[in-house]
Amino acid sequence: MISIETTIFNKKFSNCLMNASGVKCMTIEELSNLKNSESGTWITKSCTLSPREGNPSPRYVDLKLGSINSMGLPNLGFEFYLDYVLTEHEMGNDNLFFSIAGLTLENNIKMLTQIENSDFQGLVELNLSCPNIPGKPQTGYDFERTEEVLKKVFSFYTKPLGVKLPPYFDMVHFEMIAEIINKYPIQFVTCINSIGNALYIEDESVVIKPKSGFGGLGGAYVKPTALANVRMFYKLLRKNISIIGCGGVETGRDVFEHILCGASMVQVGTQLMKDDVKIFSKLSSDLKEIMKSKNYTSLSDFKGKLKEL
Ligand code: RRO
Repeated sequence: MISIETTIFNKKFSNCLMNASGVKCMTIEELSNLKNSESGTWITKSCTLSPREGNPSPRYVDLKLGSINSMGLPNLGFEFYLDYVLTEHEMGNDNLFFSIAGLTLENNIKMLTQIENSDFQGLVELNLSCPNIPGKPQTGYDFERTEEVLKKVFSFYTKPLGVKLPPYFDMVHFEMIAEIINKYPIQFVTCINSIGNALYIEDESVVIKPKSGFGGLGGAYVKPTALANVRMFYKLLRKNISIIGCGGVETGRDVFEHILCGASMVQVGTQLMKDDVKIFSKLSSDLKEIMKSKNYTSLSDFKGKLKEL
């Protein structure tokens, strides 16, 4: 028997696949489709204290090798997603991920205070890396600010929490951010968010409307960057911090590579947009096929065991 079960914090998941926050997880209908799919779990759309329409359209475009988006955090507001995860809790599901992305530190604190005081027993993914809000820098690229956020959060928050990071590209930056994260009781790190502020051109024109066409890049374009981030954080973070890999997952081979680099769970974004939730059964069976061909029976047989020359 080949198992692709995994553990994050003290939670067991029968399958190591889930959606990336933002993809097919904004409405009840989309969340129900994820629930009924063959993913191991799912995460809600990053939310803000108040509902948001997001940026003007076109704001998401499929590209030959991925996608570009400038959604601008459209979401139904914190109360909606808190109600949703609490309803799931009442039905006995405490394995959900709840993504929050306050527009200010104060708003993140307000949302986390309510979660702390609620019956929510799942995992919070604090998004420190949205690239698409005009005038708002990505927190994860400001090391002092990141430390300030974590210090404030962990001054009162006691439930399991992880952070969603932007991609890093410099060895010293990896070390700097890892040093900060290692100081706090963080349970997992999700890497990477889209590569921010890319520019895609067709027929002498940009392809998305917001921010003069600049937007977050996802899909095959970003896989090598995603794998580098998963690998570096696997090496640099405390061993009890799990890595959730995200970026460029189209095939079972891509899932396999994320795990080989050190991921305990793998998120699917662009390809989930393209194929909808049926992608999860395909990725699971393809991953099991690869494992079978290598005589691996569980993820621990190869997780983090990337060979070096
Ligand atoms: O909503 C978005 O524009 C968005 C978010 Br919050 C994010 O974290 N990453 C992304 O590519 N788009």
